[in-house]
Amino acid sequence: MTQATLQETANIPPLNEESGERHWRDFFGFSTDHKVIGIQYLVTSFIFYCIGGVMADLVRTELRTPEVDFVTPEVYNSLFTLHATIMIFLWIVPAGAGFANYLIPLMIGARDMAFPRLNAVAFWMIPPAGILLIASLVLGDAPDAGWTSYPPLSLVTGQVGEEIWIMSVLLLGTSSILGSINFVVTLLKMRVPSMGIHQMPLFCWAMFATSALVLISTPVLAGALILLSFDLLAGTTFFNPTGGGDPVVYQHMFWFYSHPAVYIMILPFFGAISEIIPVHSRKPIFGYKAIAYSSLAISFLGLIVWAHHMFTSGIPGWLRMFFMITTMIIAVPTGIKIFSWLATMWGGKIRLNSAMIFAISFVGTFVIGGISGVMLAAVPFDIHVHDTYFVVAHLHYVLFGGSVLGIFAAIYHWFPKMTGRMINEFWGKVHAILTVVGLNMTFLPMHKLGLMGMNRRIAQYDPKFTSLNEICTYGSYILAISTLPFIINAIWSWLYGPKAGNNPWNALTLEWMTTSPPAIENFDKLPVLTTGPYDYGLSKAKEGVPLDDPNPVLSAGPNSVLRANPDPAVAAKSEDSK
Ligand code: HEM
Ligand SMILES: [Cu+2]
Repeated sequence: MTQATLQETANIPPLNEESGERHWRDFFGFSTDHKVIGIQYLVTSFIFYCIGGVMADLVRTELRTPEVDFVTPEVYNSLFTLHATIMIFLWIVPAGAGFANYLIPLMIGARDMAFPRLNAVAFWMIPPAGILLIASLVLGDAPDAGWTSYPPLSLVTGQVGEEIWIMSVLLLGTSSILGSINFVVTLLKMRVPSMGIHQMPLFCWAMFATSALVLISTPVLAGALILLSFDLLAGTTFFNPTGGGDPVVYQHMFWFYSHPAVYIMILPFFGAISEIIPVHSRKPIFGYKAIAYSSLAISFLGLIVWAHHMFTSGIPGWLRMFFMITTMIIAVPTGIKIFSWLATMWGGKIRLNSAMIFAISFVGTFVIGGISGVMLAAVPFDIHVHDTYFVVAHLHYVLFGGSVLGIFAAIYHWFPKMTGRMINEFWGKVHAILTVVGLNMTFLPMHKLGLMGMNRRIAQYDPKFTSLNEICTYGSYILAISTLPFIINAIWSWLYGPKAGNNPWNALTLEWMTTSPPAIENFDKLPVLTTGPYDYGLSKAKEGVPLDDPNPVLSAGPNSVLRANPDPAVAAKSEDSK
């Protein structure tokens, strides 16, 4: 990057006079500011990540040896049940909502979300739901039927624990639905007039696709849990075979939500990666429309694959065939994203900072998870490895190797905008490298354990699995250690890091056209767009010459928010749209 170019963009006055420095107390209050709520989601979900991570390491400590010698089998069952429930409903899903809350209004030129108070209510449902779950472990009556809570097991393992699990997940599901209503209405109704859908940043497309999935599938999970509650408390037999109920119906309802849930956990970070890679490759995104529509395709297909979790539950062969084929098709829109990201990096001038190291690792490890996913979609193979560590390996490569690495890439990328400070890059890289080493050491051997026949959800196992389990356990300790430099770095940099300025990455989407952190109302004057969101030196880029060409032709776009439109008519119209 030539100094001149950076200087040119850096000197462009932000679209707000005063930055919105917040007092720390604001983050503990009932704020309706989407930026405060976004950060509340991120910090709260990160705390739950740490708690879920400690539980995972306790599980791994028990699994270091073949005998049951660390926790009792009952506690072991509760630990992995809570570990998974926390990681899914209290870390990854809320973290996605956190970034969406913070970024969507800024990216589309709005002053806030469509329903700010509803937004705050959706957030404040999360802490009590989490505290309830963790309290159940402390009080010794935790859920222990796995995060799937399949009846009839969940009807006999312990009423109180199971009911706490149901209530907590119902609260979290409601929070997710309320958040998604806000995202959809804001994206459809609050964009600046000059932003057509094909000028919308890809993160916004991904969040639209995610929210549609949440709104369609979460109510079905709520239905299943309410019926399960009746079976538990009121003696009905919807899923209880002793009274003529059918537990497989519960599985259909549970997975009708829980498979889309994996896309609810990955799509927001697909969107974030589509923002991060072009900025740090200094090249326009490859295949904007293909990436945008692949999010919608994944969203649609994600609703018609759920029974690939039930290939061994006795469903008919023709149904298995249908779900095998739909599951394999979903690899196509996912592949479109992967190859577009690679094409964007190709020939770029890559700035290998922490955000980019996490982003590139995300692509690598997610592909490993994706490939094992296609293998598991094949009925003959799945019948052999269902409920083994091959499945545990797969889900961690897509959820840890995917979502968690995506979360960290997004944190390092938008940290300057959110805090007004630069995070320390040296410790960021230490965090990234330790995380990538730790995750592969923890989860790669699990593929082999699964192929060798080691079942999941057991604390005691055949001694022939010991050496690989030892590697997994030490890997999980490295993962725990890797989080420490991040925590110290984030707190220290937030308090004392060098000032970031408005646009340290010289990025071109709207959130970078405000101060860091942005003003309370984001923009004093509403921006007007003239070109697409990623047109880095468009003409040059088309020839494959990176933006950093010393004589770049800096187009007046993208999002040429660089100049507020003096045309009172437009300004008036944008006022009306609020
Ligand atoms: C921090 C590092 C992590 C480690 C060391 C870890 C370890 C484990 C282990 C060993 C199990 C299998 C327990 C068993 O079947 O007996 C497990 C299960 C599971 N983990 Fe993780 N995990 C980690 C992070 C995550 C993350 C980020 C997610 C994301 C959502 C996640 C989701 C799950 C799920 C869904 C299960 C299945 C639980 C069940 O069978 O009910 N884990 N984890
Ligand atoms: Cu699935």
